[in-house]
Amino acid sequence: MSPFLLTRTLPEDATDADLRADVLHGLTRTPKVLPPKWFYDARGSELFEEITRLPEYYPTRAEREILIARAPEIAAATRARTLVELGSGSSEKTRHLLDALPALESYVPVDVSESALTAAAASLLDERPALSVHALIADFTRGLALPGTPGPRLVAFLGGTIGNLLPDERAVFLKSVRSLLAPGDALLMGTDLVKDEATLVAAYDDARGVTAAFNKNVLSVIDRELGADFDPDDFEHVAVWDRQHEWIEMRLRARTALTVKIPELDIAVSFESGEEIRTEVSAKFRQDGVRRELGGAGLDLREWWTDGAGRFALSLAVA
Ligand code: AVJ
Repeated sequence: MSPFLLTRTLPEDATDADLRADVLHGLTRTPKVLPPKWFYDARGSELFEEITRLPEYYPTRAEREILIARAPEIAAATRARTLVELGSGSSEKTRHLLDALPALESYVPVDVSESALTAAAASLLDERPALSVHALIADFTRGLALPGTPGPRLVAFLGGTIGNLLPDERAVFLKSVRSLLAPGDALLMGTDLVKDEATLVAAYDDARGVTAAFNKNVLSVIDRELGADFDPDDFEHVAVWDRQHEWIEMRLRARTALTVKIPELDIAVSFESGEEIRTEVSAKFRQDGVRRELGGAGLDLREWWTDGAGRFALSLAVA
């Protein structure tokens, strides 16, 4: 049996304190905002998995296509002995990388969700019994300390999740990733690309309403965790393309004027009819912008790979 270690760098109650602070700040300001990380309770994570299989949601399939095509080049370029995966979730995509990295000894999945980490690690260890897995329960936007696994290290940040950060947050995050890399280490990052508005909006407003349910799930999380009385049916799912910022925004729009009580915060939050909460920004990128943002953090873009249709890119960068 190979080792499986689980390290918690977040205090057990950190999530709770963060949620309270985010909801208090986000819902008492104008315009109202909630950070997207609160989508992902067990139900939200299931809904996200369902989104990745929707015909309209191309990013997962496009990234998988690139990973499968380029895994041998990634392996040859990095010779990684440790793979660190930020926001690993179900670790499904990682399999293609793991399979292609013959020198790999150690896998370090990092996620805020303990259940996702233990489930993913269990199934991986089944397939790769020689791999040592050191899972980290951590919020990768808050600075990271990695276990002392063998180099070279490949840090993977897949799925386009970097797009959920605002530009100044991305700059801070990329600098913290840069600080993890020793000479010879590399960053592999997935970014969704700017494309026509209809394709983008459909990916975030699917015909079956799965994304709408995913978006509204954040209200159920607040109801359960903070005793609030949000009725998700009082809100409409909205996805808009912001062409100035080149990002998709998901919002929840109040169908009528209403007031929601949040007993655990001792507040009541009023909405005007039509008032919106911004629940997610999902930025779309161009090669120049990715190169510039990486460069600003001291990272050098070495490879840029897209899927055949040019919808999504994987970047390989070194310190
Ligand atoms: C998991 C952040 C990559 O922004 O496309 C999917 C989340 N939101 N549908 C994305 C999401 C709505 C997704 N990421």
